[in-house]
Amino acid sequence: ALLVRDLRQAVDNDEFKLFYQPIVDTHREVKGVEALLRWFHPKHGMVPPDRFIPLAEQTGLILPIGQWVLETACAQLAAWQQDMQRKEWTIAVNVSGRQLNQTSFVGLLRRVLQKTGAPANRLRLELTESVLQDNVESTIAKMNELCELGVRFSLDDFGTGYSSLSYLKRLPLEQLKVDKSFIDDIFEDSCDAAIARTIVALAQSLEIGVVAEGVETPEQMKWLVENGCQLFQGFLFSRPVAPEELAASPIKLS
Ligand code: G
Ligand code: G
Ligand code: MN
Ligand code: NA
Repeated sequence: ALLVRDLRQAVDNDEFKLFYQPIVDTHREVKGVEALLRWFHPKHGMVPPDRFIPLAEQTGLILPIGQWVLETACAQLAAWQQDMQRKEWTIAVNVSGRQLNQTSFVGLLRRVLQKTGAPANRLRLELTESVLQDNVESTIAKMNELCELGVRFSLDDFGTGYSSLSYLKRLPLEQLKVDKSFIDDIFEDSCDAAIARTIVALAQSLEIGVVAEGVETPEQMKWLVENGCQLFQGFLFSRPVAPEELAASPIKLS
């Protein structure tokens, strides 16, 4: 069993690593990455986030862990400023409600940006719709404060939560991410196809971007392109990989 004690020590023991999954355009050129946390437990080996993020949320350990994630992603962004091929890449970081709602979050992010020298306009914060369930007004105010630092927002797993469409126009969002569950069955389930198409059209009418997640086949990509989607993430292009394994361009399939 994974013990809270192990998780509590994991930051200090340097057991976390950020993996990065490319987000590509219609030419399969990498435009940015999503940072995905990995825990290398000394006894259990690699522990995937769905096995420890819920525990981290319950115990509040998500706060120091989340701070480590932001510091590491921002240090990576700063390092890429010296790298011609990666200078313009964005890094999207998943931020949970508990993190966003901590009173000091804006100050924390300001300090991390200053300390690392990361370009704020390359940092994306991924929020899920659940973050918007309560205290919508204060969440919007906080998002606006963060935008003033230069960071931008993506709404993750879009369509699976409870967000009211009326909030969408009030949130300072740069993009929506179409949840993988809709992409999986676009050819088998006409409902999922209709939902995926509608989310892309919704983003277009709101004049914000849209990323399709969980793209696994060339046929899915083709369908998405035909339906107006311009950014893609999924195993078709790359799994989440360690930063040293990130290729500037994923291998092209014919
Ligand atoms: O590859 P994948 O198993 O990496 O990630 C599973 C889920 O874990 C993702 O959907 C994401 O929401 C969550 N997750 C991954 N990394 C982080 C992180 O750094 N912070 C938070 N809060 N959640 C993360
Ligand atoms: O934060 P979010 O829930 O969006 O995290 C993305 C999750 O989806 C991660 O767990 C990542 O490993 C996973 N993922 C990304 N692309 C694919 C894909 O093409 N297929 C599958 N099965 N999972 C994917
Ligand atoms: Mn995400
Ligand atoms: Na998602």
